[in-house]
Amino acid sequence: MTDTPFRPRIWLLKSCPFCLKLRIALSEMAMEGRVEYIVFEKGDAAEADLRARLTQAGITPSYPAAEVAPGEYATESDDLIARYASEVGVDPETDLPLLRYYREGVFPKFLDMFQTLKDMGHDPA
Ligand SMILES: N[C@@H](CCC(=O)N[C@@H](CS)C(=O)NCC(=O)O)C(=O)O
Repeated sequence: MTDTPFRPRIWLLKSCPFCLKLRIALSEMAMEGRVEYIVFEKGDAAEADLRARLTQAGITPSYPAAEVAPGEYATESDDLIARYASEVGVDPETDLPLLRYYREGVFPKFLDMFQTLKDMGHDPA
């Protein structure tokens, strides 16, 4: 009998700039085949399932989120990037040019746009 290695599950809200940041980093770290992505939209069954899992684990729901070990969940995009960067032996500050390009370019614009939409009373995600 062979043990199937654990494959982290990563939940990504389609319209979430933090989720895109994590996916860019994982892709640049060539992690795509080593994790399972669950891409969801606000209000769908995958979001309800994730919220239940996080709440059960005592974690305030926030996206992105990951099952980092069987039954163990984590959120916070930068923490997740740091975790997997450490696993593959790269420094996310210096070794991931695409991540840096996103972080220094589009990402802060997205955050400005999100804030503007919130100030206008809309749900940006
Ligand atoms: N500091 C967090 C921020 C993540 C965040 O604010 N994500 C938004 C989606 S873009 C969220 O979880 N919103 C809560 C919700 O939509 O219920 C991170 O970097 O992961």
